[in-house]
Amino acid sequence: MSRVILVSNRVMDLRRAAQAGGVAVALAHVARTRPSLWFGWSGEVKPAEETGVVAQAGRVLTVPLSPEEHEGYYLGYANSVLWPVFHNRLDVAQFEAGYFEQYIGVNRRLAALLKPFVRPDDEIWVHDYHLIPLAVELRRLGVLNRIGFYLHIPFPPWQTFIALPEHAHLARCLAAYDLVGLQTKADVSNLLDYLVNGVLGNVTPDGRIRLFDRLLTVASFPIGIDVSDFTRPTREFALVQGRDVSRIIGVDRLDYTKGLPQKFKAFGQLLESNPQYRRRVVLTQIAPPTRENVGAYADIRHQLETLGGSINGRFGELDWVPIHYIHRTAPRRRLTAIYRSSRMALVTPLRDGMNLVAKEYVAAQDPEDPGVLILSRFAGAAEELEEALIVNPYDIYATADVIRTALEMSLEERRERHRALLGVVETHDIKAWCQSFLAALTRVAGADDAITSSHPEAITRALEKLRQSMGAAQQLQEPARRPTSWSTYPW
Ligand code: GDG
Repeated sequence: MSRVILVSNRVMDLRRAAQAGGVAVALAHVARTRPSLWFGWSGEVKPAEETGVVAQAGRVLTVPLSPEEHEGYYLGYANSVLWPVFHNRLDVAQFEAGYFEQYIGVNRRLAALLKPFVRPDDEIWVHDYHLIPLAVELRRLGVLNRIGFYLHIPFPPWQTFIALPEHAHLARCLAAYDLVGLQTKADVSNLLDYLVNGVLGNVTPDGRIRLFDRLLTVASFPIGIDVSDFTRPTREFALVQGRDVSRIIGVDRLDYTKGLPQKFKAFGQLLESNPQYRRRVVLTQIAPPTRENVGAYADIRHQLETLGGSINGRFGELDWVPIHYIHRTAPRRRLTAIYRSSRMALVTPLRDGMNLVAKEYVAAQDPEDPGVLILSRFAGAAEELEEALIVNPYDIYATADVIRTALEMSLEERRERHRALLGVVETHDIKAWCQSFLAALTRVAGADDAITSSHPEAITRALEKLRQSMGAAQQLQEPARRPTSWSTYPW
């Protein structure tokens, strides 16, 4: 088994229990179960002259950022430009001068610091939107290894993506990878639409994309969880405010993509239109703080706290508070018991790459008396978890009705739905995700065969068009050429 070098914005201390955040939790599993190195930002901000040293703790390598890099690369381009644009929120994106240069600069610096650790037979697996340019920077330094990229967040519709002033640069960066993995077929479809319409990529007859002189494979690899983390018996956890009170649980980083105000409003609407449920149900929302230095996050916190206060003020009683809002990280060892003792989970993001909480909730249920999962159609997980109650989180009234349906669902229906959901969660677990991505990376890089197992509709459509235009076939079947030098690109 070749060694895999994982590269992600944040790394995790492998000796400690998992912290909040989907990417780190998933990669810790990969790092623990394969020969690996894990390289990323230490989370520290230090004076520029102290940022050139890599700290090594076992298999984990970290580097600090300088204050300018933290501002322009992390808070700036990654979290105030790419995060909102990829989540379809052009309205909150901050296109500030200098951000992109810092973004490229940090990726260049990280590539140079990583290169001495790379052995010729390593596979390199780069994660998420912070690090899109890493492969091109490694290539410029002469790294010829297989390099794969996985995007944990959604890829937006192509006309949203071309609003990014630097979109074509990012496309060139993507072309330096051998394999690009996305969460869902819908994301693959969006990326292909962009590559074909936005930067004139061509779909080849075997389903790969010819882009800037490279052949790129794009496929979906839906991320999963380690199911055993959520099925181990834990001490029951009494959170209810009375014996006959059912708990609805929400666990989401306090992010504007997670649909928290809409969730609170739907719950308030349930109480408004169904007085019989007052005193009988509580919404427990665990919302750990995240990226608090970015302006849009302060806004969402303020909005949520105002809304929670007003719903509690309107419906609350001396012995019953409808919304139980916790703006702190809950210990991971308690999550199983919290999920298991909740009658339903409300997972209602406005946009989400996958959403692991939905899968964790399913895994933690008692199969004999399971709770109900209410899931946004805009979470990547909705592509797989079809037996959840799927809602449009913008439709407050309909979501309130679905909450009532879930509260009234028969035991038999709950069991049936749960059985189907658990089957999916167990089949597409974290191990399957990791194995399928790395196996695909081994197959596609430098080889002539493409992944044929995952042709989404966009590729099929493009291939159909291709077959119809026979004139172009000759040209499209030319072998791929690697550019003679990566320094021919203008950055
Ligand atoms: C990104 C994409 C994609 C949350 N609160 C607490 C806590 N968590 C844990 C959950 C879960 C993880 O953090 C959150 O994962 P999500 O998938 O829900 O969301 P993101 O952090 O936005 O992750 C997402 C994911 O990457 C993986 O590819 O699914 O779409 O946005 O594991 O349990 N854990 C603890 N306390 C908390 O308060 N201990």
